[in-house]
Amino acid sequence: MAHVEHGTAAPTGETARHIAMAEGHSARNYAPLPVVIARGRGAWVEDVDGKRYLDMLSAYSALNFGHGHDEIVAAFVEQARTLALTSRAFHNDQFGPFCEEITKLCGQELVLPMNTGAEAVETALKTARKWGYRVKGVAGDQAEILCCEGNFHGRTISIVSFSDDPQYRDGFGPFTPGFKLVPYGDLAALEAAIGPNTVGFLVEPIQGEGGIVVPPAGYLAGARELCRRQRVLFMADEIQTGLARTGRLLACDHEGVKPDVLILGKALGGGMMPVSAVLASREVLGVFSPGDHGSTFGGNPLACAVARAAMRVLVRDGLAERAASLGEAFMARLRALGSPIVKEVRGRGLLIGIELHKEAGPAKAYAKKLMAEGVLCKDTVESVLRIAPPLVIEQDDLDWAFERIARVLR
Ligand code: IF1
Repeated sequence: MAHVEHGTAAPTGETARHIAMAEGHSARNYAPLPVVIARGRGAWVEDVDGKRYLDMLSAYSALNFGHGHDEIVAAFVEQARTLALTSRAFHNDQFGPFCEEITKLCGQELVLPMNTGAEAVETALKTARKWGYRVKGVAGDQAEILCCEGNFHGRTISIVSFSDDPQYRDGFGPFTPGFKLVPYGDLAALEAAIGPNTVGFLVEPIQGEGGIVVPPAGYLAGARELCRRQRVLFMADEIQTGLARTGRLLACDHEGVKPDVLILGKALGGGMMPVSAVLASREVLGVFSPGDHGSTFGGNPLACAVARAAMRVLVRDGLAERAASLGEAFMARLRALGSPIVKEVRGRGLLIGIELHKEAGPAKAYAKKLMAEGVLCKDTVESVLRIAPPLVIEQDDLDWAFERIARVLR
């Protein structure tokens, strides 16, 4: 792959012009790396000044299929021309097949489609509460949902109500009641926290924003069993970990765990549009009646056609197996580097965190150095670099990235 020189100097040319426009006219709720991407193909992107970069972030796992996947683009274009939107006031001919295919793929009975991840999480919370009142028999407005310390589930007011990151909450109160935090990875704490009004336990099988935190072996299976015994819904947020990222279809599959409520997003949209979904049994998602909940765009034919193409590609091309083998080998190489600034390399499949020693300084500085080398990735929680390339990435490209990561970490 041809490689244009990348400097560390302040942006110039088209890059500077675009950044000035964006910064002059948009809310400053982000501080992106100074690269302005104009096109992408597979694992590679090109900026407005013609520099090429390897995308080792994949839009936080939304780009599991890479940029511009031919088959998914074809499904998108074809469906956009045919029928893009109906609202759920009418049926559409992509919705039925989508529902049948996604429930079969995930081993669940019913699906409720939404658009963004946060909307799907909100939907799961509403599901758990209604199930608690209608099925479990919890007294009105008393339902309690357990969540984990260090969680990230989105940005709505109810979701940030149970975040323990002060920045996500500061200035956004008053908050939604009915949530309680337990330490992540601690079964005894979970057991102690479950009470008669507990309706659900919401958990990321691997914490993403928390710093790519893999829980102790047996945690998910143990939590699943605790929830079963106490009649609490085990709700897995697989928005980031699901759809092959960690080397299995779902990260819960590593422990043979079937969640009561499964939440998907990101890659379900094929890297092209927001598509999310909540999946569960008839007993659970059956609590909804017409008018209880919905979304203008949820289940639209364009989204359904794109998600169907994404699921087809994922299974046919064995992307989970690919993530498992490429990821294990890449993590082994990173560990073997023996870099003095690396504290730990952890993750599963192609969801990899490189934790740096405190003395090495903030991870963001290393993300910037990697960008100068042509590798795009992102820091999380101060000291962790997040490496999560598209699952379609070629071994050659991983080798290319490894050389540069090694250079920057040495
Ligand atoms: C941003 C983080 C990742 C998620 C899980 C729900 C959502 C997310 C497990 C909400 C979203 C995104 C949001 C994005 C950055 C990214 C992120 F760093 F913020 F935490 F991936 F790790 N559950 N995660 O990871 O989905 O509503 O955004 O579709 O810039 O906030 P959404």
